[in-house]
Order: sequence, then C-alpha cells, then structure tokens
Amino acid sequence: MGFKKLINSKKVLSLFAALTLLGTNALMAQDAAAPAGTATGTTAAPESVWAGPFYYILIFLVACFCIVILGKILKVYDLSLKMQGKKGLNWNGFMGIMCLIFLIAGMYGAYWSLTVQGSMSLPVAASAHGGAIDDMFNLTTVLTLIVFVITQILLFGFAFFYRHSEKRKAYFLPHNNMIEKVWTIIPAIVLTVLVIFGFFTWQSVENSTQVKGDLNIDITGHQFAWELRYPGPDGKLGNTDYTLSTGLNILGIDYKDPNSHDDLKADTLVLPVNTSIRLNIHAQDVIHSVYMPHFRVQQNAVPGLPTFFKFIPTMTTAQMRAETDNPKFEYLLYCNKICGGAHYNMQKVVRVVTKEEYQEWIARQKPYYTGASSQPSKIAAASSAATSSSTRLASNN
Ligand SMILES: [Cu+2]
Repeated sequence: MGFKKLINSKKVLSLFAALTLLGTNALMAQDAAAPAGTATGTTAAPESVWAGPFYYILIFLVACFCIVILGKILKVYDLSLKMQGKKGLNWNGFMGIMCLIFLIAGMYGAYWSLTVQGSMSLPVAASAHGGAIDDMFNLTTVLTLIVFVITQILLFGFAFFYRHSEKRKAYFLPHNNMIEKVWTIIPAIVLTVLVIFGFFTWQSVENSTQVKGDLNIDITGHQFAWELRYPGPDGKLGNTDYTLSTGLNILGIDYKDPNSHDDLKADTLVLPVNTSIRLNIHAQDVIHSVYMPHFRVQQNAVPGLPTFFKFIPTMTTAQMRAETDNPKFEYLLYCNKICGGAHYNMQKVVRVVTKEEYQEWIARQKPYYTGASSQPSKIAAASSAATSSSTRLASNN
C-alpha cells in the first residue's frame, strides 16, 4: 500500500485513533489504580504507568509510523534532487552505514547484557558436582560467544565494506567446495566435543556409585506443594503406595510397614553439610521438577516413575550468606515445570546446616504416624475423594 493510500485510508486512521484512545484509557486506568497514599494525577508512580504490555505495543507502532514518515520524506527529497538534475541520495551507502551502526549498537547491547545481567547469575556452586556443571556451562558460553562475535562482524561488516559502488564489480561465486567443507567440519567438531563433554559430565553426576546417599529423603510433588519425608532413627523410609492416598494420608504411606512408623514430616528441606543426600523424587498428579539451582540439581518428578538424585551439599547456608555478602540469603527449591495455575507456590526453603545442627533439628520433627488414627482401616471413607482436595489445598497455606 502506497504511503498516500495509507494515510488516506479511513480504516488505518480509525484503527490508529482507536489504539491511541485505548492506550490513553489504559494509562488512565493504571494511573487511577495507583495504590492509595501515592500521589495522583500526573505524578503517579512511573512504574505503574509503563507496566502494561499494551503500551509497549502502542509505542512500537508509533515508532514504526515515524520511521515510515521519515522514509517517505527522504524519498521525496531524493526525487526532488533527481528532478533538479542532481545525483539522488546514495541509498546503498545509507544502508551500509545503518548496518555498521547496527553492528556497533548490537555488540554494545551484548556486552551490556553480559556485564549487567551476567553479574546476576548464580553464585559459586554449593555442591560437590556443581563445579563440573559450571565448567560445562562456561565452556559452552565461551565457544558460542566467540562464534557469535565472529559471525556478526562478518555479516554486518561485509554489508558495510562491500556495499554497492560504481568503482567495483561483484565477484560471482556459484560454489566452493573448500568453504563448504570448512563451515561443515569445524562446527561438527566443536559440537561433538561439547556433546561428549556434556555426556561424560552428566554420567559422572548421575553415577550412583560415586555418591552413596547416606541420607534418604522423599520429596513428592503435587498441585501445588512439595511434601517432605525424612527417615526416623532407624534411617529407613517406610513403603508408600499411591492407592493408600487419602486426605489424611496424602503420601499413601503404608503404615503396615514398621519402617514407616518413625518417618518424619518437615516443612523446610534441611540438609547436613558434606553428607551424601539421596532425594527420592515422586509426583502424584502431573509432571513437576525438583530444581535447586544453587546446588546445580534438577530432576523431573514424573507420576508413576519414582526416581532419585544424589548429591553432596558443600556449603552451609551461613557460609553462602558470607560468600554472597547477603545476610538474608536462602537456598531455594523450585518446581521447574509449569504444572498449573498455582505453580509459583511450589517453592521451599532449603537450609544447609552443620551435622550437629541437623541432629538438633531432626529431633524436633513430628512423625507422620500418629498411632491408631494413621491406620488405613480407621480412616473414615468420607475423608477420601471429596475432602482430599480441600485438605491438600489447606496444607499449602
Ligand atoms: Cu509443579
């Protein structure tokens, strides 16, 4: 559509007017919704004004419109020059310079992103295997960064240096086997190295013979909370069976198994430092994912497919607070699968303590088994089905 047609089009103009009106309304609505106590009118908190995605879309459209108008003005200027018998604007030179500006601005953007957002990345790994994961991540980042810089310079640099000129003629290159070989073999070698490195790293992390798993902890995900179960003084977790799950026995613990009688429930995942931990991972409804970024631990929790992750925490919470210079620092456990509406609720504090502190803490935890009331036969049938969901929701709060 020509520019004249575009600005004469009633449809386009009415759409633009409607968008402006909606944008102003959105702005006013956000302004009015500013929390009580803050200034009203034009002095409202700026972050609430700019929060809506709609406004960014509107700004983008206005910017596009301005670029179109600028382009058209330049085109008119170009035509007027030609009508006067002068040489028109050098569009190839203009596009070449734009490519160079884009290269410089883009490279600065990448540098800014690395320095500003890079400093927000995770602190030093707090587990024995974490260093190997970090090495893999760093190697991949460095290699891809080198390729990124070289290819961007070549792409936009060539567009600038070899822009159209009357003084030279383009060389026609239909095919070159050597170039094809170079850009096929080099990436293939680099990717093979990365894949093999990743394979061996993951194998060493998952190698269950290296980490014994002295402390067995059950973690079960359901919409939307994690349930923890620690072994009692016998060091053994009792059996579970999902068919035994009720409102009172969420985990389906088999109380006929004597090992289950001293199993303990806990709200916080407390781990003794320098102890090999075996997290037994379960899910009851949909796929969840146990994610503890500070320990470089992640494993999916799949219903019907119990699995485990063994690792050794090497820094206590107190040590990490000193390391990060943040007295409020806490290790966290997240669900890393978008598993439903209240997925964000699946977050738990993980606390790594000394072995002595752990013994003190574990002695204070209450067992799941509460005598006769825990026996499946004693649980009223009414407590299942209808009440199970409400009890479960209540337990999240
Ligand atoms: Cu989840």
